[in-house]
Amino acid sequence: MINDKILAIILGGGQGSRLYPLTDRRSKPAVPIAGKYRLVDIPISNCINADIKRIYVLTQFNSAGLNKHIKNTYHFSFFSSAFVDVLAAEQTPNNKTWFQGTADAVRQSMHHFLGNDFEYALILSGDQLYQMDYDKMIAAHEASGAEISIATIPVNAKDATGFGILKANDESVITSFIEKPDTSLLPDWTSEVSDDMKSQGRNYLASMGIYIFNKNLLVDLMKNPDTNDFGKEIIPQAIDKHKTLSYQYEGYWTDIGTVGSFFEANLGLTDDIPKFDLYDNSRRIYTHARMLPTTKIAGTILDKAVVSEGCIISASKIEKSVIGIRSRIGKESTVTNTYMMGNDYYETLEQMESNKIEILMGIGERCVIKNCIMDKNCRIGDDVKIIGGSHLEDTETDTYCIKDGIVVIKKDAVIPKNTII
Ligand code: ADQ
Ligand code: ADP
Repeated sequence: MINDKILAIILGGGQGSRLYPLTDRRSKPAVPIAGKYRLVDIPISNCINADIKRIYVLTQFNSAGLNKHIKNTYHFSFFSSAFVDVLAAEQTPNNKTWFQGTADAVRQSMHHFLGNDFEYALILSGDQLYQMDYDKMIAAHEASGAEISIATIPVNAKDATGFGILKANDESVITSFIEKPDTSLLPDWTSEVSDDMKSQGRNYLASMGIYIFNKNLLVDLMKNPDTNDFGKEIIPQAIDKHKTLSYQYEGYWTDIGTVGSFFEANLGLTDDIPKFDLYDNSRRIYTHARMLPTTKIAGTILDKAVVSEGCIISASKIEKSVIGIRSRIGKESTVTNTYMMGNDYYETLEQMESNKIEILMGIGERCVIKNCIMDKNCRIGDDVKIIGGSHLEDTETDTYCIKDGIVVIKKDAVIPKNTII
């Protein structure tokens, strides 16, 4: 089934500088998460679970990894009108610049959207972890007769300064909106929230950056070339003129736009009952079906470990860590508080035995890895110690970055044996 009223537009990312170095050589939607998925799989899966199967992904730059992932993953029947298309910022005779912001990205891609029949555009952010039933939001939008709906969530004062904050009346119609208010302005922006939210100090209603626009209104709003951003311009300017509904959501939702929040969101999957549920039959998260072999483990204590398919592990202990596809971890190594993204391919036995490869892909023997993100295809030599923490200052080398105490090993990096970070 396809919901033929809705066209989904996923804002796949600006320059992704807050996620650097993970976005150094790939676009943000292609960043691997949770051991076997990519960021873009989250909003696409939420759409598919709601029968929204006409999906555009807008991205600032094209990456081979993203295109290949989308092409290999989301193929629909030849007879279906379903599609997932990547639209990268393109230079045309009328337009020589990259997307100047979220609204500009939509404006520049409008001619692609208008080739489809739809009543509502569902605009989504590409860097959030959540499982939301868009059907319910669409039903609320239609029932209210609003022209715009914004999904909203109560947040605490500390987080409020990083979001669009709004107030709504008794009918949930938004009456005022401020993008990322200063701490000094915050006291004026509290809202009535449920007792549960109040008890958590979540007294501010934040925009989740998830919007429904009636098609004709979106087309009109995009005609003003001076507005580049939904949060900064389009939404604050629209609420007085167009009925805008606040659709309040209280489930798990987190923004994963920074290295710190990305790290937390991944390690959160190792909790006894993770807030993000990958084990729900009705809210499946789709990704590339790779036909990998099972994981093989020898002599390892696994404690709160999430281990993907196709790994070969002889570590002594893996604790509170997410281990990505095809990972290899050598004997007597310990891995703690770490997100290891895994490898894109296996080295063959002949390659390994030929001595041409000095350091194999994965983690060598007797290593200690803690508070670390390892991008794909890293080679960590024997006896390496990487221990992240607040004692480390932010820095960058050819092979790694330290951000907020988290050591991020770059894609394809080779860390020689006995290195200590
Ligand atoms: P931010 O997340 O800070 O706030 P923004 O940086 O505009 O807003 O990003 C929104 C989404 O669009 C992200 O997925 C981002 O990667 C993507 N994006 C940004 N620039 C882009 C570009 N040039 N081309 C394509 N995609 C791009 C927004 C709202 C707030 C709201 C928060 C909720 O402005 O009001 O509270 O989202 O997270
Ligand atoms: P996944 O979906 O499992 O992440 P892909 O099928 O997209 O993996 O492949 C990952 C990448 O690894 C592809 O770009 C592929 O070309 C590359 N790759 C595969 N084998 C090798 C190899 N032997 N050496 C270098 N790159 C390889």
